[in-house]
Amino acid sequence: MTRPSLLVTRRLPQVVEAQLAASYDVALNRSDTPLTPAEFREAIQRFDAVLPTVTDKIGPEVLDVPKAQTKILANYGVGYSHIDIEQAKTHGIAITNTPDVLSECTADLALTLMLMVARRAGEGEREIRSGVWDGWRPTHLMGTKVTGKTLGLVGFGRIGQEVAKRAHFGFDMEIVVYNRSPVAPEILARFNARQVRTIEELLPLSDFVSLHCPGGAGTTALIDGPRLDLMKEDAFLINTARGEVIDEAALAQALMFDTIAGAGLDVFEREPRVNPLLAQCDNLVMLPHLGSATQEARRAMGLRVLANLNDFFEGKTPRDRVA
Ligand code: 8YV
Repeated sequence: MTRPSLLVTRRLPQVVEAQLAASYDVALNRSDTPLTPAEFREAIQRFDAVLPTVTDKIGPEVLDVPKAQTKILANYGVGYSHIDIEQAKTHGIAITNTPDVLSECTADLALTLMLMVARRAGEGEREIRSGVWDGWRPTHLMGTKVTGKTLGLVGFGRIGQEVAKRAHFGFDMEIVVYNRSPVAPEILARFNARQVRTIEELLPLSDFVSLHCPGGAGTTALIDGPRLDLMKEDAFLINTARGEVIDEAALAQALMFDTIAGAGLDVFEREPRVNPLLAQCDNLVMLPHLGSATQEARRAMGLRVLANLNDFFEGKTPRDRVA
């Protein structure tokens, strides 16, 4: 039997590429540059399966091809707001993602951002590297204590719960949750958390607000100017979800006029471009979409994609099928 053909759109950890190549007729993207829309269209006509990442924008312009060969988009990543699900369904293309295996590392990174921005770690590092540190003094780079503060979580799925675990057990934080659907009382009880009904209710209560909802049309600019105004003046906003969830222009304004204390961003509206206003804000820590960027998570994500592909081509429903 001929092996299904598979295009992998970016370089993956070596062990993952090797395992994919053992089961599929694999085309690797050795240059590791994102595919152009024209290249992606061609791929949809040529390959049985495509393994895309967040850097592939997959809408009608690439899916609407005369003779599609691709039957599955086995996404490398848990978020899939870069894929137009309705279009993919129209073309009879299945979609899978990679949940669970990156939750801990993404939660670790949310905590990294919280600590960095509250304790002014980015500013301190810039000071040393630029050679202007002139020594210890009692009032130097005083930040904000994290331990014992209130953390508001927007979205309480797998990653949100991992953040709550770290914040509650590690930093003795009080956890408040906003989630579209009701969270089971026994899950809230694990972190002594309480669920509020609206984001408007959550924001004024929180010393830190951390976003863990999906991206896409339903959450675009969820955190906009009026909602930023509801945050405390000494509160911090953290985003490891998707860039579009925050109105970046409104955030830049809030940071510049100190209507909030600071922010930590791992994701941006138009990655890899960053709103130049943000770069001017010293009370902002920015990381280049590193949420799942550990050896362990990136390997596990690849193996999860492989399991999804194997199920699909064996005629089973992949465990991570999302459409
Ligand atoms: C990935 C992510 O690095 O899983 C996600 O949704 O944002 C990151 O873990 C990225 O999506 C790779 O495609």
